[in-house]
Amino acid sequence: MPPTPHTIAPADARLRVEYRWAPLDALLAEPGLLAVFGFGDDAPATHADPRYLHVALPAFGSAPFECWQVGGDVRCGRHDGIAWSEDGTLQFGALEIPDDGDAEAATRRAYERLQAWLGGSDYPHPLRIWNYLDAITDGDSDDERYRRFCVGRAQGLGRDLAPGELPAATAIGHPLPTGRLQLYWLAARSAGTPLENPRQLQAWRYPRQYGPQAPGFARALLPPSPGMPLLISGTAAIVGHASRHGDSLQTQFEEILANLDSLVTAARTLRPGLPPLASRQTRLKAYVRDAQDLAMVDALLAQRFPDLPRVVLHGHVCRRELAVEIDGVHG
Ligand code: 3EB
Repeated sequence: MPPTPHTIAPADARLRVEYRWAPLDALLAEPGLLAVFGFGDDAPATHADPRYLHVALPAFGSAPFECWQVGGDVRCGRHDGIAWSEDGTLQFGALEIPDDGDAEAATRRAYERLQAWLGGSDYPHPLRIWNYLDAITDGDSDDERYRRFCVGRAQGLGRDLAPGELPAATAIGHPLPTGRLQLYWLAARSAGTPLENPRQLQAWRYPRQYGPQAPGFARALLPPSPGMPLLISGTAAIVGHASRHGDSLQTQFEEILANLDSLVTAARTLRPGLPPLASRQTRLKAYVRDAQDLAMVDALLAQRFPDLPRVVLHGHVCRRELAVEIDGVHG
């Protein structure tokens, strides 16, 4: 008999992330499909199944679908604007909030919704959150939209999260306006372990020069179950708290790889079974600020990780001088 969701212990949570070229309906028909993401203009904008989410960031070439495969039976639905699915150990969720230009207000509303939703669910621990917003670096100094986003996020949550409860995260800007803030997440019944990167200052300790509210995220999240990969936050060419190599995309790329390597090395001290970076179990997704640089980032990834499928998207990193950011899963 197939297991029913509630007979699965949280420690048995399983997640595999795959990049796949297949018809969307075929992917949705597979057992254990928790969520599937389509990127860019070639992907369907909507689907009746709440487990499908369209990310509007333009893709380089023909992007595969990203599939989240889990171990239990999947249930799904929509509630009050939130699309959700769950298997008894893990929950996927997504919501979108209109953004008329006040990034702080839109983000506050989105995080109030998220907070209320998680608080009332069996999956109270957000492990990983993606945020996609318009014009992320528009506005000057403390009026910059990313800084207002950081303020709205902390206000929506009602407080600064303690270091031990920070999720891994990505925050990226749409190159063209969409008029909405998109948030999606992976939450779990059991908390994981937030990880920091020895090469980078903890983002929640960034000095005042980066805005009135330090960003509330961890560099990575080691999930509670060994059947799940390391969840890696958006990683840019930042060392300490300073952006590096503002004049060279290629050198930024190398710095990001050094950051990823150091993060995975830190994770391996906690979970020695994790392979080194860029094993067959690494899935990376790159966000590139300038459309003209997409091909170069795709080529750099192909050269460094010839065996790995990849997703390369046109999206703005939240500091103007940063040309590229990479997130992903590992192990
Ligand atoms: C950085 O390291 C780059 O505010 O949620 C990366 C990942 C970044 C997540 C966030 C921001 C966020 O500061 C920016």
